[in-house]
Amino acid sequence: MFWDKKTETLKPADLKALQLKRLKKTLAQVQHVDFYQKRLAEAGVKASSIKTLDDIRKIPFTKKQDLRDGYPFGFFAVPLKKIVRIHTTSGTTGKPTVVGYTRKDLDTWSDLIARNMTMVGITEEDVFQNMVNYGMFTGGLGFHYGAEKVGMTVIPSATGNTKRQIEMINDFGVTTIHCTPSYAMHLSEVAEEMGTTMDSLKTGIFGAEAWSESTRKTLESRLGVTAYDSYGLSELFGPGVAFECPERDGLHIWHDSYLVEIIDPKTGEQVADGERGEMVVTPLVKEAMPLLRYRTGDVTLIMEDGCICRRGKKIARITGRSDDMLVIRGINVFPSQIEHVLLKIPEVGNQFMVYIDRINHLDEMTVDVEINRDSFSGELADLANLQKKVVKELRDALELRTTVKLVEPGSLPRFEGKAKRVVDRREVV
Ligand code: DLL
Repeated sequence: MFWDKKTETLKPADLKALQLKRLKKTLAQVQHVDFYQKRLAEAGVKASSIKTLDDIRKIPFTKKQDLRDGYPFGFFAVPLKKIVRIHTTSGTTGKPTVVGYTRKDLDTWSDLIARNMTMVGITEEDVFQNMVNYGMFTGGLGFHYGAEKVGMTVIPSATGNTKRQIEMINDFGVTTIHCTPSYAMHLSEVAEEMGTTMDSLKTGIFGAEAWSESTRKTLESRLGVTAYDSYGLSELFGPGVAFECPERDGLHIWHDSYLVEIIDPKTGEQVADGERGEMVVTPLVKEAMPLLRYRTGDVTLIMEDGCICRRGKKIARITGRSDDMLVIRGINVFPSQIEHVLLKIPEVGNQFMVYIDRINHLDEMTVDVEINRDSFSGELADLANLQKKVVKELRDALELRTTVKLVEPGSLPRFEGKAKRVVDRREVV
């Protein structure tokens, strides 16, 4: 099913022509931003420099730090009176990044979300519970207006009070839920504790953080949904940038609206399709806050083949962030790899925390892992073999020795929004 069939299935040549036209328009639009005026002049890039899409390589990257330096409104290309909404996104340090939207931007954004939902068969017949933060986070209002545009019955439940969330799902016959995968896991645990099932559910839209194929399987069996991965970032409107189709093998990115490159984060050079690297995106349809070659920090690849649904090339599930990658004793580790290993071991639950310390100049990684309720006799001492097994599986997958502590079911923190499972306690030198 298509929301905007013509645009979603453009032939490659037509798509390229549209992208080039929109890139040129974006280049004109950024001239209203002092930062870009200066940056482009320094790089010697003029409107006439961009004749083909490949010429994009002449344009310097924009980094999150640039946006921070422009706090609060330095990247707005329209007067404030034209900005009808502001969101922010926070990083690990410093001031938040501010993003602004014109009325047209909000319309474009909700259309992109409507495309996603329609792609997986969601219609106005569906009842939608939006279990994410409705504040400055783009996931709440972003999905809310997209779902209303589709005509769904929208329940803006936001986060918190999980029991009440479950009651509403059952009382209102909710068919579609949206939340982070971590919250979905918590929801399933609480439903189990309440001794209830949520039989009306059909579709789960999960995103805003990295999750694995094993998490998908677990969520699908525990919640009775088909689970779809949803990707986006505030700087590119928010959610709605890429989404899985029913094939659930990679995410469709809306190429008419986002020009995608994958680069080697160290050299800044583009890599070939099929090769993993950092995704760099030039949004082509933003009015209030146009950006050029924005470094998302997210690690993925462009899949070589198209898709039977005719929506063009997909990106692979995000493995992590180039800046979230942990370097432990010289070995690169993504938190998603740890999750992937743990979910394959039936006796451990789906909750874990990772702590990194530097002891006697050596990095040490400790993983606290919750035991599955069914495998827990009440005595942690009974679990020496299981502990050894987890250590071995992690070592095999990461090529790294870790300390594993098994902990009681329900004892680790639960997250309503994005999970923060890694605590790096090493001193920054
Ligand atoms: O997380 C927007 C969003 C809301 C996406 C709801 C999907 C659903 P930010 O708070 O700006 O925006 O965070 C963006 O989150 O650069 C990724 O690192 C990460 N991220 C988002 N979706 C995924 C995903 C929203 N599906 C940052 N898989 C991005 C992995 C994701 N990481």
